[in-house]
Amino acid sequence: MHITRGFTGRPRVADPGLPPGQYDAGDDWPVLSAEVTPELAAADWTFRVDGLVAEPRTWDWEAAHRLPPSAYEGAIHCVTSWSKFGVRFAGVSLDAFLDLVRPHESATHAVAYSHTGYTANLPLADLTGGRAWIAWEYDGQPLAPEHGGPARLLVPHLYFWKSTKWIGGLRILDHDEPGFWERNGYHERGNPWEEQRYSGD
Ligand SMILES: Nc1nc2c(c(=O)[nH]1)N[C@H]1C(S)=C(S)[C@@H](COP(=O)(O)O)O[C@H]1N2
Ligand SMILES: [Mo]
Repeated sequence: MHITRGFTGRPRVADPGLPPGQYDAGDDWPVLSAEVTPELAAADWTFRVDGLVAEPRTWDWEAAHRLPPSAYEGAIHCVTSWSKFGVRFAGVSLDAFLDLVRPHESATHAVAYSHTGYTANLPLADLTGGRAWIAWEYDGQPLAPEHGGPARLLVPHLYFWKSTKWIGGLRILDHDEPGFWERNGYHERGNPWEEQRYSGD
């Protein structure tokens, strides 16, 4: 009788933690910046939330640190196709800031802006519910300037371009308004699990 050999390799099972089209960058953490890293001291850092809110407000470093601490441990996914696992950020949940400014019923989106001028748009729903942070620590250390220190936005369930470094504030809107990369062809939402890389994906 004729014996057909089966496949010898193990079946290829997609890593459940790796979104489609991404690879695991391991220990590397590439720096991706459209701007020169600013000289922004923690003492000069501020974070403002305004627009369609009941009480627009600005926090300085100390005021922000008086809010309840919150951490994220998990993965981040860059649209250039690297993902990084086991990252540990600490800061404050965006919910803590938004609860204090109280967005109007009509609010649907936000534009996050950097102290350097970079912007990224996000649905408000992606910034609430414990899924977004203002982060100032990485791996128990102050966040490095090239990675957005003193503080950056962290929205790890979306592609990393949304996670605005040197975060300066959020403008709360009742419509979507494209940010820096979104005006240059990137997707308005950027969900890595649906490969929303470019406008129209
Ligand atoms: N202010 C600012 N924030 C930014 C960017 C930028 O150019 N400027 N680049 C974005 C992009 S495209 C990515 S992938 C991540 C990169 O963060 P990292 O340099 O810490 O890896 O920051 C995002 N936030
Ligand atoms: Mo990116």
